[in-house]
Amino acid sequence: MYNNKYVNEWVEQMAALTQPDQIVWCDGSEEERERLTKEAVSTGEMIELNQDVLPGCLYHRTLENDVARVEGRTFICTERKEDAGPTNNWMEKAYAYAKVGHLYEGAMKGRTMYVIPYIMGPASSEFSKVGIELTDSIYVVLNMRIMTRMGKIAMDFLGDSPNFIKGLHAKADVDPENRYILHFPEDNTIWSINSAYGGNVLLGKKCFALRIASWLGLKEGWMAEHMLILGIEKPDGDIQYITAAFPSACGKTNLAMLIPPEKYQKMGYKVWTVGDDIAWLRIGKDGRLWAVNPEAGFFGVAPGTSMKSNPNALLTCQANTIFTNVCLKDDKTVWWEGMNKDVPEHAIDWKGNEWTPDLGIKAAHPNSRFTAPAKQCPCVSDKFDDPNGVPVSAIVFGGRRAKVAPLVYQSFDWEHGVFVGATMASETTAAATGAVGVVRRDPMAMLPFCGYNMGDYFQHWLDMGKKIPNPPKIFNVNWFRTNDEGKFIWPGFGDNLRVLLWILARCNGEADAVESPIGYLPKPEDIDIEGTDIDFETLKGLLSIDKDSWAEEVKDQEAHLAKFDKLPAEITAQYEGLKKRLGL
Ligand code: GTP
Ligand code: SPV
Ligand code: MN
Repeated sequence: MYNNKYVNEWVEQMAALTQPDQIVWCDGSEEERERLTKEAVSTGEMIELNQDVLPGCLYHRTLENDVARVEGRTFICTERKEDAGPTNNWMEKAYAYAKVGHLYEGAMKGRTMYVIPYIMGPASSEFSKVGIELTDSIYVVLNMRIMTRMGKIAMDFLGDSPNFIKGLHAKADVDPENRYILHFPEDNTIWSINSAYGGNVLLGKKCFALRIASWLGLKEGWMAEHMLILGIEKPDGDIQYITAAFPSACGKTNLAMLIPPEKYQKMGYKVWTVGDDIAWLRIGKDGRLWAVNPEAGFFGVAPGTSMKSNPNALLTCQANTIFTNVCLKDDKTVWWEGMNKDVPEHAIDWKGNEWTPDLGIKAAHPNSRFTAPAKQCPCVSDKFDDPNGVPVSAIVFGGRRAKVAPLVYQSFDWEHGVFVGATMASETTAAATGAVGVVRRDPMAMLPFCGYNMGDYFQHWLDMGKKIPNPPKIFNVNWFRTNDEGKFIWPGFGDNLRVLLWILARCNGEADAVESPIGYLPKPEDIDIEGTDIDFETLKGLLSIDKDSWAEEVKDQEAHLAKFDKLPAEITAQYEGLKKRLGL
């Protein structure tokens, strides 16, 4: 037990509700990691991987019905429905406590309750915040250990303050029919039950650092965003930072760790990773926007991660990593589709079944993931632990669009940039349950993660823009345009640096642009394609705007905007402006 009376009282109450056999207070020590690992391995909850090849690494499978976030069962529980808004699932607060509280009754009987204190943000930062997660899953404890600054360090940070986010997670029967991910922003509380998968149960991540934090940001004048943070070092040693919001499984981890094309490496360009999923943004004393990554690890998509696509990610997860729902090879190492050409002749797939290539099914689940300490990343930024984070030069929005959206364009100004973010669209991925490949509008990649009314969220963006004396410039990118054969046209990955360099050049007043109805487009000659396999005509195509597709796009945007009940007038005006510029 720690000596914060607010924590102790609450743990006592939750224990009275869930009735665990015992309570273990986590301290974050190495001894604790070893003890819990041993226990999880002995019960079969986790499998120890080949320690010669993957030291400190563990393997875990979740149930077949529990492999992604469940947006349909994720709720914002406030007193008034309008505070959650029409795009969030809402449950009345008292009703939610009663209904789901019932499911927690005795849910930890025969189990151990682990108390996990953790900090979101560097321990040295006045902006960091403490959460405490109660869980009956060792898998969760070991993941939180990697994803956050966890244990005694968090209790020291908290001191005798009552200001912590209360998270209660119980695996219960992992029953999808009784699965609930509930957020009570008015009470700093998160309840998760009947799941054991990532974003549903690692409560510091999406539940706290985005849904609860976005609410806190609204009240306190800052922003919590689904954004990567990266630094680009020029040959002269100067580093500029970019944040980018792409929906789940649309390339944040990859962009955050990109390796410059050979030509640029030779010139001395380097990329540094500050974060791959979440950014907390505040106005700095210098009048710029500053970004902190509240997390300490990466919970990254495994399939497609290779020495070719993202060597830094692969190198990060060679030790002290937890692999979830990937393929387990006979030599107790791991594999996934797109890792390399060494397809195992025999293995155990993510469902725990014997697997051979001729079965024609995937060995790893498309949303299988690695949990790895950020500090192990070869390109981790030396600002990773900086209490103030890094100053942001550009904010980039983007998604998967087979057509319509050009490779890159710049918004006319902040307000127009907010409109570009608010109408962002992307084809859905395996990161959430449901159909894959369907175009969905996902404003700022936050539709599933905003803890309050999206109309108020857009207004908050507009208000922040007015308050930042020297705001970042706002851009939109699309790496995913396809040709008639359905193949990606733009090479992507490391070559995305070519686009980022244009973005920075624009921020620095070093590049021209062509004004178009949707924003500023690059002059094709300003995007360097030397050393890629695309030619100038293809590049021109990637930067083109098709009038008919945009007429359709605008129609779809109108239907999208009609879904919000508190849409700021500025957004409607931006929409009208776009229509007019397109001659519609
Ligand atoms: P979350 O962790 O779910 O928030 O996802 P993320 O945005 O970090 O996605 P991630 O970087 O893991 O990318 C997911 C998928 O996008 C992988 O299959 C990648 O191979 C693919 N991808 C990433 N960058 C590119 C790119 O530049 N071009 C193409 N074609 N695919 C990409
Ligand atoms: C995402 O889905 O955007 C993720 C993975 O980053 S999860 O933690 O499951 O939300
Ligand atoms: Mn994410």
